[in-house]
Amino acid sequence: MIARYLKYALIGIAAILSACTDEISTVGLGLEPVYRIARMQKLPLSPMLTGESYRWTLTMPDGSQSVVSTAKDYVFIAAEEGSYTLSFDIIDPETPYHFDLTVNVLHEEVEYSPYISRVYEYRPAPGQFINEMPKYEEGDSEADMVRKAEESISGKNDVLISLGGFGGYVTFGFDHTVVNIPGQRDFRIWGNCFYELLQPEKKGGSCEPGIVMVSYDANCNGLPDDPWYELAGSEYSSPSTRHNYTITYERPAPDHTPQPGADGMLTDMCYIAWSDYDGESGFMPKNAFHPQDYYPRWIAENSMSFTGTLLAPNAVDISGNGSYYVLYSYAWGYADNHPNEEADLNSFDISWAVDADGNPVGLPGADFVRVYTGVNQYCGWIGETSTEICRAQDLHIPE
Ligand SMILES: [Ca+2]
Ligand SMILES: [Ca+2]
Ligand SMILES: [Ca+2]
Repeated sequence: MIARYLKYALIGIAAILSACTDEISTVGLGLEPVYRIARMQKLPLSPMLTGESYRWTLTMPDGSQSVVSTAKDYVFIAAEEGSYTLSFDIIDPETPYHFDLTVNVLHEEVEYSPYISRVYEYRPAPGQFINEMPKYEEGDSEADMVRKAEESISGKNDVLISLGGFGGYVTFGFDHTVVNIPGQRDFRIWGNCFYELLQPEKKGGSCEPGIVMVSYDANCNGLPDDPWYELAGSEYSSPSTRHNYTITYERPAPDHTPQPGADGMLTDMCYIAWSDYDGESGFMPKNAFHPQDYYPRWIAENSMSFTGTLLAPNAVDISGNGSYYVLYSYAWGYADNHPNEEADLNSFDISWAVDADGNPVGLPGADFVRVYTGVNQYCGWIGETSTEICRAQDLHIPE
């Protein structure tokens, strides 16, 4: 009650002040008449006055005008340098208000990198390359492994990291916001996919599709604590795609006894137990080529759960005897799903972002990108399917 009274008192004072001079009114409003910011950086604007409704109108450097928000607070961002004008209107029968401000968008003082500069999270599911890519060393904490993942995929270091089985993920970002330019792909991701040579026209080989998600730092605190949105790739609406799929993997018990397969290539058929919310369960076997622990050694908990969109299995054993698996690519919209030379098929549009109901969300940009393995599949001696990545680039900044 007191807070409410204070609010009205403050509005009253601000209204009186605004009647005096423009200079005082801007103090009461909490907005400045002129701002200078670098391109691809956010400018949070939080006026202190309230009213029935609000309108932010943006005038671009070329003179074109549009209403960009009807909320009280607005976060301005622009990819291009230039002078922008914002008009803020409080629409209210008692205390209407109009305020114009100029935002001068400048080139950054220190040139941006077009590549990854930060890894925020590295949480792979178990897999045959886990504890190796990146390498776990005795005593490493989760923060150490995040740092190692960052060293691997930052800049043009181009060292592959593996995300393990379904759900395992990495979250990375850049030294600026990747702005969503309408009608254009915004960023690209590199993996280690290749097409096999027997039937190249079928675009199959080692395609291990990873789901890509984006998040905009809406609260402008620099942390990935904002809503996440999936980029809806070609399989998003396929009847064989399962949304909200949850899987749990178990760490093998210390006294676990390996059960080798008949052919000598699988050294433990019952190595990592998994179960999902649909009541299915199985094992990720261990193979002879990768003898290290598959469960992330730095994770203290003895089980790990992951939730996400599960794509249908994409592998076919074309030999019929388990000797030659082909993992076919999906059409578009996934990481590690087409060879790196296919620039377009490894490039992503932030406008593909959808909410949990599949509705487009129209994000202004992406500060955080997450990639997770999108299939739960085991292919004999070549092992479980896992997404790998080694680089990402903001396509709006030339190399
Ligand atoms: Ca775009
Ligand atoms: Ca945030
Ligand atoms: Ca791969």
